[in-house]
Amino acid sequence: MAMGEAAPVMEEVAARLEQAFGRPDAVRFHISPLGGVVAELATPQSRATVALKGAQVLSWRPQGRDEVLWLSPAARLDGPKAVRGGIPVCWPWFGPHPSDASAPAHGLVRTAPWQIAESEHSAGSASVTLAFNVEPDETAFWPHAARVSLRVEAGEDLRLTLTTENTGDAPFGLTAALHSYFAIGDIAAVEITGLEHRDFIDQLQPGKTIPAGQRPVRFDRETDRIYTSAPEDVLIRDPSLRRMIRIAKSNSPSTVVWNPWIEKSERLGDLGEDGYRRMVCVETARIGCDAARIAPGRSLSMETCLSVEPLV
Ligand code: TA6
Repeated sequence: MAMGEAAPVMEEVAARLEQAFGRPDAVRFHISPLGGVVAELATPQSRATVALKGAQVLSWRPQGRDEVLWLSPAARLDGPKAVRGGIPVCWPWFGPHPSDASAPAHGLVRTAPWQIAESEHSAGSASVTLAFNVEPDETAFWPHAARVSLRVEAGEDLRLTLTTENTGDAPFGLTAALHSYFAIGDIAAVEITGLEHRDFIDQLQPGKTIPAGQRPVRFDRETDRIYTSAPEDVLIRDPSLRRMIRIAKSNSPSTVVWNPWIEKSERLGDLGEDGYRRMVCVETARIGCDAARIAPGRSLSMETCLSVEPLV
């Protein structure tokens, strides 16, 4: 954009994207009531909404089923704050910056304006790929050159592929997460299976590793666990909504399980009345001892695939 040229207004952006990447009845671009440009993916099996801000999936609704993702009642796309809910992209670091407390939590790209790189449509699936380029002199927090892209494909399942390419001339370390917020009926009745045989780091007792408990994860307090060397699929069993949400993944050795419970959700202030009861995060990640190191010219992808099944 040339000096002095006004930034294109949202309507123009949506119209340009619709012309360049729209696919009739499958991939559409419009302005969300939340105040930003979004891509709508529509197939006979499911529909999804993806914001350009942060390349954040905001919604995934399988045909004939309830919404799968939880979204804060305070979510806005037109403000400076990250949207709480959906699937935030934590990249190129997870949690607090490794060395600079002034850096934003969960990386650089959650509130950044990503670009649309591609859209595809085939029988039963629709996808959009968003991309963001980082130049080394753009920020002191992460002085590397990289391209990060997120492919979001809606169909029978919801499949996200996060790809990092080292476009610089030196290797860099990377931690990342697809920080998925799932909609549930009641946190007190939910259990998470698939992590029974894994030790975990309890973020509420920094530095403490808790040995595997052999039982599903259940919730009766603030829960913030990092499972490393945990490549398994995870199931959220939700008796209230009579469904199971499967979180399958590849090339993601870490899983994070988080519910803020009462006090933390009051401190956060954007979960709404009793919001903590209706959400749980199960995050597809690569963090801690599972961090990646990417050589110049190389790429690394991590994928999560969400599906909904009747509760058995
Ligand atoms: O993934 C769990 C976590 O790291 C929690 O510790 C909590 O901070 C949560 O992410 C939400 O982080 P945010 O920066 O989105 O408020």
